[in-house]
Amino acid sequence: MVTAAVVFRTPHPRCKQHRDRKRCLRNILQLFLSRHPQHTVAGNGRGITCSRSSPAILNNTIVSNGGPHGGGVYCSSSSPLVSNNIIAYNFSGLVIDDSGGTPTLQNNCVYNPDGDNYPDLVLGTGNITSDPKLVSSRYGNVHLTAASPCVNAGLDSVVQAGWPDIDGQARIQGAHVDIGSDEFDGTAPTFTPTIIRVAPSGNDANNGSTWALAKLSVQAGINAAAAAGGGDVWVASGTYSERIRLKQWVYVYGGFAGNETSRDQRNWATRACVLDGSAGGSVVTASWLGYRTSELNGFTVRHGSATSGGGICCYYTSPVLYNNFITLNSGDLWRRNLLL
Ligand SMILES: [Ca+2]
Ligand SMILES: [Ca+2]
Repeated sequence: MVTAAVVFRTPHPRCKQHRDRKRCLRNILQLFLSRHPQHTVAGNGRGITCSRSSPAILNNTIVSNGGPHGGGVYCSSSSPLVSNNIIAYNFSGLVIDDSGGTPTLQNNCVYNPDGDNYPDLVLGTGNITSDPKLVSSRYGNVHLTAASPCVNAGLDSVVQAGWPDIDGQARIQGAHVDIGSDEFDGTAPTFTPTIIRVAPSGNDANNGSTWALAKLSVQAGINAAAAAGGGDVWVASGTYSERIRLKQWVYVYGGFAGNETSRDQRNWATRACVLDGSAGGSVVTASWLGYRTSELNGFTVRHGSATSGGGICCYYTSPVLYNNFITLNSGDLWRRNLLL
């Protein structure tokens, strides 16, 4: 995955030698993407920012980004060409501010599962707002499935000869080019999420692949799942004296006895999993992640102490917080337990 945001500002130093600044920016974007073969912008503070710039943003999948304005794409005083992109599961989607410029939006898929995060957006020809039906939007596998509305829904005229998709496969396949970074070739890859176990008897040197090889700390479990490209963290009951940071495409579940083989066997109500912050800051921090692409489920969150969000602090991100007991935290009068 791309690990740095794409930011356009004028003047860009590489544009000084070019009269055609718009073409120059287009080349820089294409150069940037060519170095990152998945063509997927994810997990950044902000996906793409266009400030007084007008790049061509073509056939990208822009998912799970956080940011104050346009976690996916933000345009200010810019007139970019935005075509054939999937822009989904970002904190604030796609924002065109009112400072001028006229972006051209055509044949994109813009989607968040349960909210309107594309304020004042006027969609043009061929744009869709339905679920892109990726192989696993939950865990960041952005390949298309046969049921995806993005298949054959792109605009062929923006595709240039020799552009491969994220798999190195040729475009255009089927009736038309697909929306996003993947061209569907008729088969969707199989995908099984990683599961990392954590238990009070564990050891962070273990890999977490079984209960016998459980890790000791919740954060080590989260880090291992994130390093695997996303997954679930199963946490056995006990008290964990640590403050944790959530990561995108990682879902953390408490309430296990330490011998389960499926997630629905846990009981978070009777097997307490306690995260104890020891008054050293926010117990749980989630920042600059995407929209519903991380989760904390079935924990007691206690003894946090922070100016903002002693228990849980969410900053430009939209995780799922479910079945948690958040108590005995301190902070500002209105920020003791949750800052959202
Ligand atoms: Ca196609
Ligand atoms: Ca493909």
